[in-house]
Amino acid sequence: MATVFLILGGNLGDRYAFMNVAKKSLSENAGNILSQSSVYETEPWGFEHENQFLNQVISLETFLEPLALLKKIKNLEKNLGRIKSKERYSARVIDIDILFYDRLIITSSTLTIPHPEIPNRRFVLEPLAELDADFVHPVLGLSIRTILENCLDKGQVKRLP
Ligand code: PH2
Ligand code: MG
Ligand code: MG
Repeated sequence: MATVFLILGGNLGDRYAFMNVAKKSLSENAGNILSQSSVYETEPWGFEHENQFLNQVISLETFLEPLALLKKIKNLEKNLGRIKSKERYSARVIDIDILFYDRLIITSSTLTIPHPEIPNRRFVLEPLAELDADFVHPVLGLSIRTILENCLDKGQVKRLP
């Protein structure tokens, strides 16, 4: 069994409903959800859009190997109606990204773990710090707390009650 951190996010349609269906499907098909951050309303990062995102980080205990987990996630996104855009970043109903998989480091053409953008994204670091601020990034050798303190991204990230 492995422990993974995932970030869920979306900015189209009923954002809460998509996240809830995604979490239900993960718990039925990928493993046990161990913990969940609060839900955050966040400014679109890397592109302009009138809709804010909802983002949440969860930790999951999974029996799936990294590539099998990725495949499950891609299927789930597709089943939830995610349309692949040609743009680098675009509005979407749901996106699920693997942030960490235990303390593994993977660099392949289909999957990079840890997720390479973690240090640049406040919308990832704030919910991640809420779950495990002491987790040490296996490549950078720094805790999530320290990475967040040094994060230059000033995008708005609001924790919802
Ligand atoms: N995901 C992106 C690009 N930009 N911005 C926010 N606020 N939240 C996201 O989940 C997000 C994003 C690429 O996957
Ligand atoms: Mg993403
Ligand atoms: Mg993704």
